[in-house]
Amino acid sequence: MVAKLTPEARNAFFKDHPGWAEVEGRDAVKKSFAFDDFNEAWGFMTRVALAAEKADHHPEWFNVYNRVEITLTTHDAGGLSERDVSLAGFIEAAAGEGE
Ligand code: H2B
Repeated sequence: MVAKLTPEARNAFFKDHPGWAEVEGRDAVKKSFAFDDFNEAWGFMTRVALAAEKADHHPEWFNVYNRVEITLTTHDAGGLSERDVSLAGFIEAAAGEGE
């Protein structure tokens, strides 16, 4: 069983990771990423997929052309955990944020 984030850690997540929003009715967060074209979006998804598989922690996501909508939650915890914080950080870097 994986531990859910404490309320303090949850607040820190939203402060440290701009653009992520609460998902209505679930203990989950979502963010939309836009790229120049499908090739860029798919490259991003490939990088995230390899990291997710390595960490055994996977995103819920939806892609249309250059847009990738991602939802993060930990099914084994029934809500947000440190695994989501870690994956969110990887996703942001893979999307080129903070460059
Ligand atoms: N991904 C996410 N987002 N949450 C989980 O609880 C989870 C996962 N559990 N990937 C992993 C796989 C688990 O189902 C396997 C059996 O380790």
